[in-house]
Amino acid sequence: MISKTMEEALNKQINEEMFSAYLYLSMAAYFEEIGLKGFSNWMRVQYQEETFHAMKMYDYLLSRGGSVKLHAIAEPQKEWNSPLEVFKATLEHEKHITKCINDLVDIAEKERDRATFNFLQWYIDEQVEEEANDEEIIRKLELIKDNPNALFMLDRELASRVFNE
Ligand code: OFO
Repeated sequence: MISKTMEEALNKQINEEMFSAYLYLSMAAYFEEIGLKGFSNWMRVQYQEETFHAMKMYDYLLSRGGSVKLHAIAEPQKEWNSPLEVFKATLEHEKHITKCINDLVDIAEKERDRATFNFLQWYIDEQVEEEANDEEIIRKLELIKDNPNALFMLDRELASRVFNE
C-alpha cells in the first residue's frame, strides 16, 4: 500500500498534468484562431499526451491501493503574441514539470518506495523528449523570424504529428 505522503504528491502531479493538458488545449485554440492549423494540431496532440500522462499516474495510484483526489484545474493563459512566444512558454512550462518529477523522485526515495521510484523513470525519459521537442521548434522559429513562407512550411510539418503513447 502506498504511503499518504506519496499519495498526496502523486495527486498533486495528476493535477499538474491536467493543467498541462489544459494549457496546450488553450494554445491549440490560439493557433487555430490565427490561422495556423498545423501548429494547432501539434498542440492538440500535446493535449492528448498530457491527458495520457495524467491517466497513467491515476491508474498507477489506484493499482497501489491509493486514493485519487482530483483538484481544481487552474485557468490557463489565452493569448500570446507570436508562435515563438508560445513555444518559449511551452519550454518554460516543461522545465517546471521536469522539476516536479524530480521532486517526486526525491519523495519516493525518502519514502523508500521502490515501485514508485521505478514508475517515475518513464516520466524522467518523457521529460527529456518533451524539452527536446520544444527546443527544436524554438530553433526553427528563430531561424524563420518573419518569413511567412517558411512559417507555412513549418505549419505543414507540424500538421502531420499524431498521438502515440
Ligand atoms: Fe509535458 O509532460 Fe506531462 O506535463
